[in-house]
Amino acid sequence: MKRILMTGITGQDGSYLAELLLSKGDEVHGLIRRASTFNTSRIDHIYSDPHVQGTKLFLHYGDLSDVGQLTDLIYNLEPNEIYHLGAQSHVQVSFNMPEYTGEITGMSTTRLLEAIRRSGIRTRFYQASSSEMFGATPPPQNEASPFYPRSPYAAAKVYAYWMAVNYREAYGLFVCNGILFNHESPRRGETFVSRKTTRAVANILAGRQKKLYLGNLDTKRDWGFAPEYVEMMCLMLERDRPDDYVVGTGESHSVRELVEQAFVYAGVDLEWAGAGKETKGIVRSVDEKWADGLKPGQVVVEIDPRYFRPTEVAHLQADITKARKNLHWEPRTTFEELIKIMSDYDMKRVGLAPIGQGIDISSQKGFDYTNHTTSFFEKIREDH
Ligand code: NDP
Ligand code: GDR
Repeated sequence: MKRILMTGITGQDGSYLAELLLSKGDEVHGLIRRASTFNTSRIDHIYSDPHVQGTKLFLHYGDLSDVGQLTDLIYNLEPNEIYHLGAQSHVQVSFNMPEYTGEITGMSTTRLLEAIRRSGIRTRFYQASSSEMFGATPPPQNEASPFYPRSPYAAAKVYAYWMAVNYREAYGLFVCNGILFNHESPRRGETFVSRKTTRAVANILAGRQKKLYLGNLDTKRDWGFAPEYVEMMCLMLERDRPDDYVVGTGESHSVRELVEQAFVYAGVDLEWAGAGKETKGIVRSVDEKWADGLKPGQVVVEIDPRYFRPTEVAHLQADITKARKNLHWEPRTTFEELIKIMSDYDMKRVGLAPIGQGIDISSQKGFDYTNHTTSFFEKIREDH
């Protein structure tokens, strides 16, 4: 049994990673922020009162800006592995909060590495690096591609990446950078474009929302399935030597394709009209089961320039040669399958019967440790 410390446990990746590690019998300690509302909906189903014998998940209040708590946790827990997933992770928000993003997304890595170094504890450290670091570098991007960050978020991640490399080289710490390309799931934050889209399609079909407002439809991303990517984090730390790895699917698709696919899966065929800010997604045909609420000719997608970014990343596509060779990585969920999985869960969420292919796909892919649950119900935590 390993003892694990994780930041960002309440986020998308943290929740899947915690489930995976618990399924292996590890003891998981997660850092959570105090909030005035519950922020544990992604992990409520795996939480149990720490007074109960056999509990293996423990939550600790703290903040990535608070070095004291980070140092105490490392010193007192002496974790075998540390996964640093916590971050202000939204690229567009980072333009509004550049200093805060630098503080949390960048400096927190230094705080943790320095706490490890000073404590003298032997541990393995995973740094959540990002494909955003490649920014304007043309695809395909691999471990040798130059970084050209295009946002405060990406610049903060580049800083954290190099601090991780530096602590490995300067002090011999076991530190790995996972340079992960976009990965999504039914637990993805609602303001990232994949989830915003699958959620909006379900809402529109359920009569809860009229239109989906988006920004740039032409950017391309390499979108994969998050539960697969957390498995890669563990693999990196299990290797004999620390190293850095790019993780993605090797395929890229535009935001426009993402939107089309999400509507098509639900039985709605879209056509596009106009260009630039005037682009509109219009219903061309619709499955008869939605015919009462949705009619051909209806505009369901529009552009809101608020979602344009001051500098954009046009095209990310991973070259996963190294991960294939050293980690025996083969992505197993396609872009179309990912959208089906997310769409099914969003349809369930609004009380519609899901199409079902996505739920079948996710259960066939061997993710026995998760059922993608999120809970928005209150659960009283008796330890606080
Ligand atoms: P999320 O945004 O879903 O989760 C971020 C986590 O960080 C949450 O648990 C959040 O807590 C926590 N957090 C934020 N600020 C603080 C703070 N000040 N103190 C303590 N905790 C904080 O991100 P993902 O799960 O999608 O991503 C995980 C990591 O991987 C991030 O570092 C991200 O930048 C990086 N990454 C993600 C990729 C992706 O496609 N998902 C791709 C490449 C890298 P709370 O729940 O309270 O907000
Ligand atoms: P990204 O993800 O910026 O790649 O960062 P996001 O889903 O936010 O954007 C992807 C692309 O879609 C375009 N886009 C929109 N994006 C959002 N959020 N909302 C919109 O309405 C919209 N319309 C178009 C964006 O401009 C962009 O080009 C994610 C985060 O998880 C990071 O933390 C992580 O490091 C990278 O992925 C890899």
